[in-house]
Order: sequence, then structure tokens, then C-alpha cells
Amino acid sequence: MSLQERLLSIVEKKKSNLCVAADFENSADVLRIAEQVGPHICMLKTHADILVDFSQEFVTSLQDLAKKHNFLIFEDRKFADIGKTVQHQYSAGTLKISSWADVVTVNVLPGPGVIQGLKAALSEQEQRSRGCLVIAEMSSADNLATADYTKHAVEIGEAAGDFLLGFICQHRVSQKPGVLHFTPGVKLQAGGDNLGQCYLTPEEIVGRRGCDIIIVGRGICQADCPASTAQTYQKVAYELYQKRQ
Ligand code: S5P
Repeated sequence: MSLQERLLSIVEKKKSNLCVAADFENSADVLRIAEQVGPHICMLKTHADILVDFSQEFVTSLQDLAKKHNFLIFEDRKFADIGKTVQHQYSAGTLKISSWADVVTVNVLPGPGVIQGLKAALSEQEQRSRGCLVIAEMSSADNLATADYTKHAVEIGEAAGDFLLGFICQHRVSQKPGVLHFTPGVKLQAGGDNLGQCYLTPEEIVGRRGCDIIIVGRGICQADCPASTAQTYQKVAYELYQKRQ
């Protein structure tokens, strides 16, 4: 089963096109949220470089939770260097991301070599079970992803074959069959934060703009009850997703 098929089967089985962004400094908080929201998500997104106590034990516990609740692990590393550097950043260092993350994000500003660098870190077998999301658009105010940049990013992503799981975007950007659209900057109420983040609603993102997977961080992680809030996002987003199928 390809990674795309794996994700889509989770989406269908769990009736969830929700990815929760667990942006915490302590691994215990990431694991706590993963346990709370696990039944309601198709993916859990991490920023492992935020953690003050990253460890192999954390990775093992996260993988156990991913198995228990059936979700993919998505490390939002946003690789953005020459291929050779990215190859090492992906597989080596203290994080050894390629050993535990099913999915990673990549900025294609350096050109196609950045994706070749990711692939070079993996065996052929590993390449079939891992994938990347190319950042085509961002949710932050005044970002530099112009329509022209987005067009080229989509071309580079589409050329990556099965290693491309989809795009991080604010609209549907690719017509290629099987390519998925992942959108951060989502809250039940539109708005923003004080550092440029812009939020749109699931109705806008999934209903009107045709994106597939919503990525929600603070809207769920800072709620009084993350589990029931995740369930609300799950229900709203999946109904909108299903209406489109
Ligand atoms: O354009 C983007 C791309 C990403 S991956 N805008 C984003 O906000 N993200 C990530 O999504 C960001 O790094 C964070 O982890 C998450 C949004 O978190 P929230 O708390 O604002 O929902």
C-alpha cells in the first residue's frame, strides 16, 4: 500500500481529515495530546526541534500511540537547503527524522535538488513508505509565495512522483490525480494571532476552496477539552469533505 493509500484508508475508516499540530516544548505534552486527540485524527504533526527533551523513548511512545490510534506521524521540518545538506538533516543529527516520521514538509526554493536530497537519505523500500508535502502557499500574512512561485512549486512537487504526498496550501493547487491538499491556518472562527498567522474556517478551506486535510494547532491544543474540540473539528471538516466526494 502506498503512503497515499494508507492515509486515505485512515481518513475513510476513522472519518477524519483532521491533522492536529502538537506544538509543545515538552515531549510529555505531545504524547498527552496524541492520546487525547488520537481517535479523532488521521495525522499528528510535530515540530521536534521545539522539544527540550527529544529522545528515542519519545519516538517509541509516539509510534506506539500512532499504532494504537491509527494515525500518521508528520514532522513539519520544512527542509530548505541544497540536496546534500538536506539528505543529512533528514537522516542524521539528534533527531534522525527519516527513522520515525512518515511525512515531512519541504520548501522548494532551492529547486528540485531538495527533494532528491530527501530521497537520497532513504532506501528504495523506505521511499515507498515515506512521503513529503511541498509548501506551495503559506497561511501567514504578507508571505512571499506569489502565484508564480506557487506554480513552480507545484511543478517541482508533481515531478517527485509517488514521494509527493501532497501540498501545503491555502487553495487546491494541483489537478494531478491522487495529490492531496493540506491546509494549516484553520480555526472554527476566522481571525489571526499577533505574529502574522491568518485563520480561515473549515467551511472556507474544505467547502469552498476544496482542500482535503485541515491542520489545526492552537484551536484544539489550547482548548479546555482538546478531545471534544478535536471531535468537533473532525465532524465539521469530514462532513464538508464528504459532500465534495
Ligand atoms: O503556511 C503554513 C504552513 C504550516 S506547516 N502555516 C502554518 O501555520 N503551518 C504550521 O501549522 C505551523 O508551523 C504550525 O505548526 C501549524 C499551525 O498552528 P496553529 O496553532 O496556528 O493552528
